[in-house]
Amino acid sequence: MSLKYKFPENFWWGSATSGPQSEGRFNKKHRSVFDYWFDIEPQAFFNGVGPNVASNFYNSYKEDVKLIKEIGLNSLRTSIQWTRLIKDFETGEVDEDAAKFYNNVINEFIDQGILPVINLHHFDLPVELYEKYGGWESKKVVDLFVIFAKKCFELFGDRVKYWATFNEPMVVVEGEYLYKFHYPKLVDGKKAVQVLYNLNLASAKVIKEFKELGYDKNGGKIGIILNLTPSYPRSQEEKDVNAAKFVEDFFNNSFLDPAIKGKFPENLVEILNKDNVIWESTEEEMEIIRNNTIDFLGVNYYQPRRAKAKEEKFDESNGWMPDKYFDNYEMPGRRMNTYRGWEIYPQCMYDIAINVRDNYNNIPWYISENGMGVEGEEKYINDDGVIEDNYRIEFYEEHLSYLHKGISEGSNCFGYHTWTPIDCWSWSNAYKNRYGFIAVDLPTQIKTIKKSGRWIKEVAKNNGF
Ligand code: BGP
Repeated sequence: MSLKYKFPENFWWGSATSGPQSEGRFNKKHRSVFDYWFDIEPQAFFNGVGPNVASNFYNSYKEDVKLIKEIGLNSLRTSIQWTRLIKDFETGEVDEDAAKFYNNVINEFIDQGILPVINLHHFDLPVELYEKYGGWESKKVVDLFVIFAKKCFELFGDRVKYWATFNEPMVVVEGEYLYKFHYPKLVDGKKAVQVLYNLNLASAKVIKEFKELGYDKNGGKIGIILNLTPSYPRSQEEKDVNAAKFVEDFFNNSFLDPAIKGKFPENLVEILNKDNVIWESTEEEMEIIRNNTIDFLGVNYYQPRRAKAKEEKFDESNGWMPDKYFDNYEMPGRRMNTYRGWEIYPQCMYDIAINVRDNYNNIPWYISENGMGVEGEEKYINDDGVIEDNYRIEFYEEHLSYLHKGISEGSNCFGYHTWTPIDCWSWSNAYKNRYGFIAVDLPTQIKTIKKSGRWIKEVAKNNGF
């Protein structure tokens, strides 16, 4: 068969979800910040739908994994919920039911020939640790996270070979400490900077533990999943270029550089120092960050960022914010996913590939999320009861064509995961926008393969399209 886009051998064709977005709260003994937020403010969630049932994966994982197998995926990412696995956060005592559940899930993946990629943190901090210590503001929590990670390695490291320390740590910084879209919805630039540092430290400490325990010696790999939003200036004028450079450093490179190069971007450190908001750190911690970089990178890509120079001087009377250095720029004529309010710009896939190739040692990396959330997909159901999501297929093909160009120019990309295999719960957007290859009818929890599910099966089988 002659294909226009052929991908490298053993390419990962897969998809990603997370524990809190798929499992439901069944039999969970602790609350994450999201569980808690829903309990106290259900109206903050689309149609008042919280994480209680989600897509029922806790009860239907066997059938779900079978469906995922049916659409031909060879790899799949999910996350282990700290609030499910651990009974006592201080000692790391494990909840036996939870250990059994995750063992069953991982075994099911493997039995079905699907490579498990396991992430340790997907925005789901135990709320108790926020109340007691201030969550990621505290280095105590960093150390408790290492205890949790160690338990995960001990319990599942014999079978799981690909681990991620965090999913989109920058979203924790933005959602919880800058732009109020995740509980506790603070606006505090100084705390945000400390959290940013602590999350980097936590990732490095977990990697250190992984290596000290020898999981890297039997084929284990550990990485991080970052949401990279390449930043483009409004114009080539110096002031716009500088604004975009700051955005790139603050929102992308503040995790990318430590993860791969073991150090923070110098320009950013200089600005944070000058503004007196630099994080508290010790030389010993910096050394841990320096010496414990990732084996592979996961990139979640949805949208670019566009920046311009500030039009008005930033009012600092309410404290420091990164927004001191840029304004967001809405490019006229940009193509939008109006359901989600995100720009569609597939060319970024190529730019990311080249950035990793040229500026990040061409480290092995994969697209760990890419997807299109659409509201009201029922209107695309055909006579056979199948959602004809042609827009999604087109979206994926366009993005893949740019990724392919990057790979053919030497970028070391080994896979493509979409968001998400089965429609799942999307934080405060709940079930508004659907992303899956497989639809969920919420009242009945009946799951049906969409047209894109048949499409990905062919792509995976042919290793291209
Ligand atoms: C990513 C997250 C996912 C998922 C996805 C879709 O940022 O890692 O958890 O939710 O975005 O975005 P949303 O659910 O906000 O529509």
